[in-house]
Amino acid sequence: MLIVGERINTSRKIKGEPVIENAVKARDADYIADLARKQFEVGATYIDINAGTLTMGEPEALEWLTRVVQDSVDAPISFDTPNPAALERALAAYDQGKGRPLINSITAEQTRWEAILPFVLKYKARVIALAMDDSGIQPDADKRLSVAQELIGKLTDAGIALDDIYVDPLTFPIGTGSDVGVAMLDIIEKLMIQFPGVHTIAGISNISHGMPARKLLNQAMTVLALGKGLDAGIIDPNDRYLMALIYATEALLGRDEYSMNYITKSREGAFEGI
Ligand code: THG
Repeated sequence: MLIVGERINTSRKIKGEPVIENAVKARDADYIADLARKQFEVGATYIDINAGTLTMGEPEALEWLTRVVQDSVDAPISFDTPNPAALERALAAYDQGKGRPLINSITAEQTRWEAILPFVLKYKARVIALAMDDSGIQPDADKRLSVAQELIGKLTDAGIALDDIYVDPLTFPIGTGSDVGVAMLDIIEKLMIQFPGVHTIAGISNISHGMPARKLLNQAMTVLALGKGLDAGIIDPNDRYLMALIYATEALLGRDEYSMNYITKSREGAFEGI
């Protein structure tokens, strides 16, 4: 599973405090560099950066985050913003030597589609496509699937390879209806069957919003989604239990030849105490 580390996000709170937002506002490079390194060390392929809570100054903040992250780890960046001005500044500062950027994200909303696509093309970026359009996020799984299909069609028409597209099925929290988990799983399964070569990605923790023991639901959802073919996740790679479950599940699904990755992680001590 391709891991996009989600921890550098100004909306994240630690014990109720907007610790990341404070660090970004104070331009505390050591704190951010540490978050990037800790995620990279445990297997994050991409480091996601999101400064979306800074309504004033998001472009400057995202450019600063780009510089700090690329100076601290040898990993490509996932640019998590709907704001074209922020994307423009961050991508202009990005060192392509770190690997191709991931743009998080484009949608089928007319304005967002038109504003974001030029950056995907200009920077030869990989792109996350959220299954939503101008009518929002369709609760019905089949309707949401058709938005995802439409996005895949538009992106490939624009010359983007399937292998560079990560479709995010999106989800509502499980507390809003008992069928939302099944809807998300259904979309992942159908996309992976209908478009061999495309990727699916999910910000798994949306499913547990407002529920007790969120980690447990996130962990269970990750295993279920992997079973439907999900091959990328925006997750907290510093959740050791979640990472251990991912290695175990991938071995069991035959996605880890001779379980070598699982065995190696075990030898490295990644499962100690689990
Ligand atoms: N899809 C895409 N991009 C996304 C999301 C998505 N970017 C933002 C978000 N969703 C994923 N990133 C985060 C970042 C922080 C948190 C959740 C998702 C967060 N989590 C709490 C924490 O860390 O304290 C609680 C998590 C928990 O209890 O499990 O703040 O869906 N494309």
